Amino acid sequence: MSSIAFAALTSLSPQSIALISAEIGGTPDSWTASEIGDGNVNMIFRVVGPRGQVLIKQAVPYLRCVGESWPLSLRRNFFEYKALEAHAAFAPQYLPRVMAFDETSAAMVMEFLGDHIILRKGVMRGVSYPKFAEHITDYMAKTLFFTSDLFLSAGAKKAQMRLFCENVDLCKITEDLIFTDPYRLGADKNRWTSPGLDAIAQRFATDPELKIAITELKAKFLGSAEALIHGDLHTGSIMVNQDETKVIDPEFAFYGPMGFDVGLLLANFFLGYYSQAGLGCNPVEYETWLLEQVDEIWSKFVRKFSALWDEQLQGDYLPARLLTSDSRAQVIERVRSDYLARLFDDSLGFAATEMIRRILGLAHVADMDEIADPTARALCETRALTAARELLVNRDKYADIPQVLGMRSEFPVWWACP
Ligand code: SR1
Ligand code: MG
Repeated sequence: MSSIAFAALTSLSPQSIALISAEIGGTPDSWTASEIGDGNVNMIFRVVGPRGQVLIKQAVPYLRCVGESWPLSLRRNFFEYKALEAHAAFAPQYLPRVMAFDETSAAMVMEFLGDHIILRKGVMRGVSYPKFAEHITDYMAKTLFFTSDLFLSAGAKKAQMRLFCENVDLCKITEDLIFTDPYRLGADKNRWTSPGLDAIAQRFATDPELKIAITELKAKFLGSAEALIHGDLHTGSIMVNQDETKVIDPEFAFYGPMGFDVGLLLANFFLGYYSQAGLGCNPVEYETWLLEQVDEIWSKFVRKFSALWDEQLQGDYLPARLLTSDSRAQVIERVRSDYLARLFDDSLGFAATEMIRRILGLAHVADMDEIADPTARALCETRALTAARELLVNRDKYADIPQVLGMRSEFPVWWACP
């Protein structure tokens, strides 16, 4: 066992050790533990005992992918635990089972999802998941609706907001890495495919239309406390197999705009799509499957979210006492359709910000980074950036996903590709 895995195990409280023992059998001296994480933020240990295995997710007092020069609150695991707990009240089948939260060691003991893989890895290998869109839209519709003013009383929602307001460090990462750094050249942690994207990075840093658009979206991220969002819902935060979908890693959870979750998910399907030509290992039909997912995710989400308005609307957003029987249906219908139109606009905008920051910012995605040939990679990334800029600046011109998908072939060549 490595010294770091040994340190993680020995840091756990006797109660956590007892819970693990009940789950996997034996005692710590009979267990093997290894660090298996490749994420940006935390340490992940797999602990194997005579009767099974568990996963331990432990925070270190800094950002894993940067090191001790970027200190980070250990409380992030507390917020992740609380978000899993809150979301499990409405969508437990899409979440990992949590056995213990060990506050003193900033560790969480969880189900080891050995039969699932990270969705991003599946996408890079060209694997289709026929149930995914159904599952993830069920998860998003329920977690967003039931934690919002559409369902909760203002008091109950404010109590939740108060708790998650303290997730300041993780929100600050997003505020800087998504909404600021990709649009300025002085951010020392930015990186991009060079020299292929040098000119584009320069343009993004000096483009007033982009700066105006990104400021509008940042204002929503800072001020639109609509629902308890996952906060980092990319394809690396989702584990899948042919039958199940599990959403992991909500350490960025806070009360924020619903479109941030929807948009990040859509963005990562777009990034998967734009990377396919460069990865060059999957059949061309797979690109079609990825774009179909974008369409299905939005349309299924709208259907499920709308159904919840019909069945569960009871929060302070639209109180029943405001409505009269003669116009009730008309008012609800209009308010809902305006709400969804605004949510669509937000989702497109946030999708664009995610695509841009994954190419020009600090934290990239393997879909693009693993394109070995730098010229091919720069070309794939240029296409993604071109689409993202169009979406970010002109998102109000798009009313539905088919229009967005049509835009791919129609947008003007904004700069010469390398
Ligand atoms: C510095 S942390 C970089 C990124 O990793 C996480 O998964 C979030 O996406 C964050 O922005
Ligand atoms: Mg994560």
